[in-house]
Parts: sequence; structure tokens; C-alpha cells
Amino acid sequence: MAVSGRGPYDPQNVFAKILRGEIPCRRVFENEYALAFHDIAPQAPVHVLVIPKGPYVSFADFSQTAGEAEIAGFTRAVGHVAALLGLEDSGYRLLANMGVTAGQEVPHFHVHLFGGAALGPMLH
Ligand code: DGP
Repeated sequence: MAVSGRGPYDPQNVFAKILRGEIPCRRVFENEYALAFHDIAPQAPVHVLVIPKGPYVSFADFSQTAGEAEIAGFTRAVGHVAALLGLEDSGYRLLANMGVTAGQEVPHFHVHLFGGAALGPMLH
């Protein structure tokens, strides 16, 4: 079910549990700012989620309340993950669903990274 994308942050959301190691994920990359792992229901040959380590409900929350270092660190991590996955030459798509209209399901900010094939006009 879609979530509002507004606070308060629910520490029991599935990505919070992944961050705490309470449920497994197929990890691609991790540093102090971000964790990247394969989506459980991939919609492209490469479909990875990149999430910040901090408790942000959505893009709106992250962009408005995270510190400069965290925003910069997270943004760089997304680009690094794309490069790690070998997508820089072929290209890739980034997407963040914010709130009900976009169909955001998990109330922890995440960026979808799609690639590995020619992508249609819209995914997810
Ligand atoms: P969104 O609609 O933007 O909130 O997308 C949430 C994505 O999270 C969706 O593509 C499926 C993925 N997802 C949900 N639960 C899990 C999980 O437990 N593990 C992984 N790896 N992905 C999950």
C-alpha cells in the first residue's frame, strides 16, 4: 500500500530492518552514507535500490532535512553504484517515488537504479 511520504519515521519499515541486518538483502555497495542492494522484484535486468543510512521517510524528507554531507555522500554513492554495475557507458535510469500519488510503498527514502537493457518510457 502506498505511504504518505511524510513523517514520522517508522523504524519497523522493511528497509530499516535491512539496514539493521534483521532481514537479508543482496548487497551491492555500502559506505557511511548509503546501502545499495538488489530489488526483490526486479523490473529491469539491473534493478538496484540505493538508500541513505539515516531515517528519512521520502525524498521530500531527505532533501529538506538531511545535512549537506549526507546529501552529497548519498548522491555520490548512487553514481558510484551505477559505475560499479558497469552502467556508465550504456546508461541507466534513476527514480524516486514520493508519496501516495507516485505509489511509494516503503517509507524509507530510496532511489531505484534501472539498467542493463533499453528501457521503455516509464518503469515502476
Ligand atoms: P517504492 O514503490 O518506490 O516504495 O518501491 C519499493 C521497492 O522495494 C519495490 O520495488 C520492491 C522493493 N522491496 C520491498 N520489500 C523488499 C525487501 O524486503 N527486499 C528488497 N530487496 N526489496 C524490497
